[in-house]
Amino acid sequence: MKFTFSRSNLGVFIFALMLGVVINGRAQSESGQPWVLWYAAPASLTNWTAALPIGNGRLGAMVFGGVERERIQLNEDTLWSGGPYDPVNTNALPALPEVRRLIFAGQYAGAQKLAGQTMLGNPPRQMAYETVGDLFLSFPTNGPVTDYRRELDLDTAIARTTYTSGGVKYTREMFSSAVDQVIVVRLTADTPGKISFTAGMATPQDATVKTDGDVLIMNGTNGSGNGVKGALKFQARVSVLAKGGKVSAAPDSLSVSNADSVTLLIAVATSYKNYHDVSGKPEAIVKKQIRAATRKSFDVLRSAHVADYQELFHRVDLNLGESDSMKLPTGERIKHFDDDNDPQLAALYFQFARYLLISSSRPGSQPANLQGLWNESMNPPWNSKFTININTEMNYWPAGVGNLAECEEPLAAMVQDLAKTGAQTARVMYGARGWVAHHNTDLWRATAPIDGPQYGIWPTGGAWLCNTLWDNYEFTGNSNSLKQIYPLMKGAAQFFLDTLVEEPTHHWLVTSPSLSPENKHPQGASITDGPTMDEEILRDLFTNCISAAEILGVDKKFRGQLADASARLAPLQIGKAGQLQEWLEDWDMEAPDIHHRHVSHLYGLFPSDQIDFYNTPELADAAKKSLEIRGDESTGWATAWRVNLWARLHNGSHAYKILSFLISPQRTYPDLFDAHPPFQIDGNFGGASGIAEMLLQSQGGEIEFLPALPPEWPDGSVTGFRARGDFEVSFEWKGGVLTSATIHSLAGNPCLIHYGNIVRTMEIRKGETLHFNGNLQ
Ligand code: FUC
Repeated sequence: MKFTFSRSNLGVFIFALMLGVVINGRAQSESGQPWVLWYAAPASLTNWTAALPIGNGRLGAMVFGGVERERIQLNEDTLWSGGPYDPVNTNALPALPEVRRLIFAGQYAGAQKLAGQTMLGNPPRQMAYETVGDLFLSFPTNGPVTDYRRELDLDTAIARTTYTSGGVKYTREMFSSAVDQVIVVRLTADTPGKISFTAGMATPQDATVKTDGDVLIMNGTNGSGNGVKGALKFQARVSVLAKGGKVSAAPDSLSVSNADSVTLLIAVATSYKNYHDVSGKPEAIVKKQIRAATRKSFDVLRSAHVADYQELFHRVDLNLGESDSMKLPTGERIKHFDDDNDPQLAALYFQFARYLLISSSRPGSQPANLQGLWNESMNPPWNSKFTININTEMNYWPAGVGNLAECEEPLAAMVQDLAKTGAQTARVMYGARGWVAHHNTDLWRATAPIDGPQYGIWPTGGAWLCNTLWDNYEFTGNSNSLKQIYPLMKGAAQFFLDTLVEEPTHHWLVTSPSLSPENKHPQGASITDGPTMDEEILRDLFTNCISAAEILGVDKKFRGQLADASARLAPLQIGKAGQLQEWLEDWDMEAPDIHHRHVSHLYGLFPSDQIDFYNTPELADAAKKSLEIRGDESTGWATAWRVNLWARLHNGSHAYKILSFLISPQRTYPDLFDAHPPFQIDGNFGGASGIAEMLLQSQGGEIEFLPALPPEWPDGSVTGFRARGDFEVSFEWKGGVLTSATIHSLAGNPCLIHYGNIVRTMEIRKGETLHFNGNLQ
């Protein structure tokens, strides 16, 4: 059996496909639609980033597509190590004045040392997201395999494997249903009685596997982490429904012989109810889910899943141009994206991110973590946590423009929790009102600093999350959501009203102690006061809070306090190299790592709009200088951030150049997962956001078409992007020039529309749709 795909047979392969595929005007992949990832060979069972992800927000799997042995690696998004814990450190508050004094005295290393001794959480690390384990299906060998193909169909959210063996064509379909909360695996063959396999389970968890009739059951408890005892129970339950043939049970495996077709229903649940309650009953939950799904036919399960998924996925369409390259297997396309002849791969990358968001973040689920929903390990990189000094926020960058506002609900729900746990951290560790979260959090909503003072002493994570929720509100204008998020924003702002201090030189109000995420300054430490990013995040937070309170007609006095504090924040400063300063002092050029992956000070350019190409050209130039100094190529998410930043600078060619690096084998695995490396999902989401920023921007009360269109995408179209102010926007361009646009207003907000040199005020009523030509007439 040989599945390799070499460059030498590429030409023959393309030719064969061109003969075999009927093209209806628009080039299509073999399955007849453009949104497919496909491969001519199974993923090796140990090459996890070649397998394909499915998920319903909560319950996920990686599908390997093996012929003799299928591996279905399972995840449930509440299976983390540890149990409810509060890492608050009572030593922090007494030490805080001295830490601040040392910072103001320029004794940064001493301040960092003292903060490390007194301000880290207890324990100084958080818990890890863990795998459930694997379901293995072992098939008898039936001779040589031909016509092998595995694919992930983004249009239906179904992973499919097909091949022919012993004269029989076999098909496997798998999906994770948000409607029925089970993973459904369907095995069929074109000849009756040909399906035989053994199903077993394996896991690194403390768990046992048994059978009960036609059901395979894994019962387990989660791992402990950093001294926090595992407090979760979980059950994975696999029901085998065979048509024809026979199912027989061994103590820990089930064998199917000579069936016509088989449906497997997989349910997984843990005892997690919320961050302080682990009294759930996993067995009762999964039994109920399996029972309900068993009453439905496969076709009913499948069509409910597809309808539910497509309601979200079909809102947006994107055409960046097409070429014969799109008929190649996806892994091959990644190797050749920078040949500039595969614009559709960028569109596929964009839609894959929307697929990932729909599959890893749905109302009621946990937010997308560092690996979204998918993780094969008990000890994944960075624990696969919620890192909130960029990564979690980046996960949600495409939610607004990608018309998936609902997928942000889990983030808002997590911030609701953090506002409670973070209130304890604010009170005990800082003596402050409101709430605070530092650079990471986990399933248990821990909010204290972790990992080391050079990473963890950064109090602005919760504030940035609040700004992310506000941005989502700007896209949807949903007043119910505003009522829910305003108290969170208010609490975050209150913390800073109580903890900002006046720095001695300019008397600006600054955070202290803090740091510019993970970047060391030239004074031998990271810790400092008033890093640019903090001042930018707080300027947004205070401004957003004032706007929210005005809309809701509340808290007039508080609004005044915020306005006063906002006016006293440190301004953005331009340093001696013409760069935007990362710190209060002009230290950038002397910093030990001037190519550092984080570009925290450029938060003001993206995701914020404090630095704007049109309104603040000097600051935009300084941001550009900072980007040039930092360099283009970095880790996955850091590369993706740079795409967005160059798009905000209206430089489509440069944004495209960086995108070409992101969508290359150095930063993209065969299954299109982002390589940090190792795998981290934020680059997928940040990259998608960057692609959208090149085509449409809607910050600052105007909708701008094609602000950073690269020459590589001369013709194309967008349907269903969302713009801030609650608009749905569709448009087309030819020869690099806008030819038409359609704007549908969902709220009747006023807006400017902008293309090239044309800026117009748009009068539009709620529910109205306006059509424009390329001159916005
Ligand atoms: C931040 C980044 C790292 C990594 C980690 C999860 O600490 O600096 O690159 O992404 O989060």
